[in-house]
Amino acid sequence: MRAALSSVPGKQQQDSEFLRDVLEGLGGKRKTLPCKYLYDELGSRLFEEICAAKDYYLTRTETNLLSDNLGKIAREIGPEALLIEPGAGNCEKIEALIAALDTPRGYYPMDISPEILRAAEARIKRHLPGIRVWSEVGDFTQPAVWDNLSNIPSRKRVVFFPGSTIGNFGPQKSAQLLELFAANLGAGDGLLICTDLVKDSVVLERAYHDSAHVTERFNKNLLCRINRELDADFDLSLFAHRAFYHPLRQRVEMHLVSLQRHDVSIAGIKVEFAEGETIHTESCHKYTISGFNALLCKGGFKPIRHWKDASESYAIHYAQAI
Ligand code: AVJ
Repeated sequence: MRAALSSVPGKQQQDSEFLRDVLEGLGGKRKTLPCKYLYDELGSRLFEEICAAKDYYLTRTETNLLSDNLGKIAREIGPEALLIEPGAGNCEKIEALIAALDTPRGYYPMDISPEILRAAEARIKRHLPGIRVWSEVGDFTQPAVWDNLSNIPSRKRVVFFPGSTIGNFGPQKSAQLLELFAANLGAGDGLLICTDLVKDSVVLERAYHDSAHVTERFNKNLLCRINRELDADFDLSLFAHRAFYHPLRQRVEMHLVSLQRHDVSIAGIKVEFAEGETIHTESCHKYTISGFNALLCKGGFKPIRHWKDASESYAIHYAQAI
């Protein structure tokens, strides 16, 4: 596979980080694809459908938990805060939070999509006219995307990271991400972060193997995207969606399983699939409160308090940068 890679014409190699990542991911002994590629335009739309699906309890639970505890959360944050949201998306969740705060100082959303960010900015200005917005286009895992923060005066900075997005990062990557957050905060500044909790594996697996098959479409869209963008010939009927909870790793893994031995061609390069071989496409880590507190400490934060829903299936944590 590596040898084949070097025969790809130079232009293509430069042009396509996507192609490089796909060939690298499918070239190893265990096939994987980076989960960020699930979220193209269609994928993001399918993800919104997942959020509304009956079996996907996460979004619903988070929304209720947030609105049930807005007053307490706002008191914990205190006055004159600048809210920072990495991967803000449509900025839907932040509005209620900003509205509940005592004299908020502004909002700093970051997102890789300039269109989504512009639309969100316009909406915030309409719904919360007094709020200053500094939006930043870019990948929030890159330190440079945080640089403009140093030009914004504020008494208190608070990073808002909802959606259980931290769960997409593995044990090391999540600690590194928290360290990046902490590096852009001063001592006593805040982090409001949401996590899905360890629970019955049947409930977890149903959330990622929903009865409406939206997650299956979401997962398979990755192969459609590779076909569309990278001149590949994946046959979708030869792959099945699989999602299972791995109790030791405390994560739900999403895979695409090859149903028979066959070859796929990607930009002229042959990739072989054995029967039952899988492509690991996403990991969604689950936490216990104590496990997440330990992660917060590792990342440079002091856990202050947390809120759980009645069924203890989801949590919002508030922590302070040390
Ligand atoms: C976007 C990472 C929060 O882990 O639940 C949902 C992604 N993938 N269904 C999650 C996802 C399939 C989701 N996060």
